[in-house]
Order: sequence, then C-alpha cells, then structure tokens
Amino acid sequence: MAESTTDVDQSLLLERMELIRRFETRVGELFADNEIPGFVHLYIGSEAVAVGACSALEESDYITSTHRGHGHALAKGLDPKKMMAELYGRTTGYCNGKGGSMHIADVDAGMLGANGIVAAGTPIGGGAALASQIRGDGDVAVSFLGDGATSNGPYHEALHLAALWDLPQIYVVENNHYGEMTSVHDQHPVSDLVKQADAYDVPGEIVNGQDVEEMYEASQEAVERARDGDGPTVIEAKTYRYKGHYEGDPQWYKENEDLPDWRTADPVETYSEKLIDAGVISEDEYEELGESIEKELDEAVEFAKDSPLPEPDAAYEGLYAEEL
Ligand SMILES: Cc1ncc(C[n+]2csc(CCOP(=O)(O)OP(=O)(O)O)c2C)c(N)n1
Repeated sequence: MAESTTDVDQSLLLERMELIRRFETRVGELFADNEIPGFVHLYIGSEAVAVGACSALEESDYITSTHRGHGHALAKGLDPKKMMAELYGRTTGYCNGKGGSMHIADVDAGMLGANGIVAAGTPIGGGAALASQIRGDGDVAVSFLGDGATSNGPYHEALHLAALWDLPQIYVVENNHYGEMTSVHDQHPVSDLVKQADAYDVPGEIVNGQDVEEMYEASQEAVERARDGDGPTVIEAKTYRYKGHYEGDPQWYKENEDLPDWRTADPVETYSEKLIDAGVISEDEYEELGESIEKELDEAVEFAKDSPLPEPDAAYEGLYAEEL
C-alpha cells in the first residue's frame, strides 16, 4: 500500500473532485443543448485546487470566487440541486434564479459569491477577514482569483491591506495559463505570479495545482498561519484550463501542444488511480461513486426543470437590505 502523505479523508477529496468534474461535464452538455441561459465558464482541469483549498477550511470559514465558480461552490459544500436550479434561472436556485452561473452565493455556507467582475472577490474576502479579526472568532477567508486577475487593482489593494493589518486571508491564484484568449506569458512580465507577494512582504508558495494533497497541505499551513494572527498568504496553483474561456469558445488561440502535457497530469484521473493502487477504494467502489453522482445530477436537473421561473415583479425584490 502506498504511504499516505496526508491526514485528510482521501476518499472525500476524490468524491468532491469527481462531483465537480461530472457537474461541469453535465453543465457543458446542457449548455450545448440550449438548456441553460447566459454564459457558462467551466472549471474542468482545476478540481484539485478548489477541493484541496476548501478541505483545509471549517464550515464557518469564508470563500470568495470568480466567474469560474461552480467548482469553488461545490468544494465549499453547496448543494448541486440548488446550483443547477440557479443555472436554469429558477426560483429554487441559490439566488432565486436571478444570478445564474456567475452569481452563485450562499452566505450561510460561507460562500460569498461567484463574481463576474475580475478580482472583485479579493476585497470582499478582505472584508470578511477583517470582520473575523474584529470579532476574534478565528475564521479565515480564502479568495480564489485567476492569473489574469493578478494584474487588476482590487487584488493589489486588498493584498496591501491584508498584509498591513495581518488579516486572516488566503489568496489562491489559479494560474490556468490563460486569461480569456491570451496566454499568461503574453500578459505578465513575471513567469511566477507569486512573486508579486514579495512586494507586500507576504509569504508566497507555488503549488502543483493538479495534486489535491499538495494543495491541501499548502492551504492548511496558510490557514494555520491566518488563524494564529500571522496574516495572509498567497498560493499560486499551477493548473490548466481544459475548456475554452466560455462554453462555445472555439479556442483558436490555444497552442495544441499545451493540452497533452497537462492531460497526463489530470487531477481526477491521477488521484483515483493513486487511491485504487493504495487500496483506499476499490475499482468497484469508484465506479459506484460515479454512478451515484450521475444519479444525483439527474435529480438536480429534474428539480431545476420542474421549478418555476421568477415572476417579472421579482426584479424589484432584494434591491435593498431589509434588516441591518
Ligand atoms: C474588471 C473586469 N475586467 C475585464 C473583464 C472581462 N473578463 C472576464 S474573464 C476575463 C479573464 C480573466 O482571466 P483569469 O483571471 O485568468 O481567469 P480564467 O478565466 O483564466 O479562469 C476578463 C478579462 C471583467 N469581467 N471584469
């Protein structure tokens, strides 16, 4: 049996990654069939990043997400049924069907929102971290952002303040090698984006974002540092965006030779093989896991389709806070 490198529940890591991979694959198919309105940006290829980072968190901790947020939401424990309903624009969705793919949020679960504005989650995470620091409750906030987002002002303002005030915030930079249709090398003067953390005297680490256990270990260290009052960390997860920027993107800008190299390090396949080889799960159990997730997704789609669309008047609801 291969030696276990981690104290975490390995089966749960695999389960969460498998759920994200299958949820995203299903969403891609439904979108192609014109079932889902709006834009959809899929997370396939980066499952280990969200799952590794969120597995180091408690339920009361916070995350902020990006326009590619389904994986983050599922990793934080959100319900695929309510997510699917939101994607379908139905009243039973997380935002009553008014948010769609880019605005899935569940404050009670610590998921402070996917976000259509690049880098906008970073100051929101900073606010959550500041609130936790003032309350003294030990909660931390993880802000996921893309490589493209690291050149946006809000990230640097948030990081600056987090460093100055020792906020319990962790920045997970998902370097998936593309920002929209441009390669990371054509957008950034540095090859390792984590170097930006030096400017704020913040500890930074590069992690293989295709390895869920490596991602978990790095996140756990950063979480401990944050809970101990020692301030923020930047983790640069090197990963890959298998799909286009959005569903329907023909990806003419991608160099074909990029893909095979990264696919050999597929985070879900390599981890399932590792756990089967180590005897943590059997091949049969792995197959059953896939089947049970597919069934859960069938039910989620059925639930979404059976749910009503919002009434036009609902556009006037939720504009102002009702309780302060
Ligand atoms: C402030 C802002 N500028 C530009 C855009 C348009 N836009 C949407 S996604 C994107 C690229 C983001 O790239 P990255 O952060 O690397 O995320 P990825 O799509 O690779 O996951 C851009 C420029 C936007 N939504 N918000």
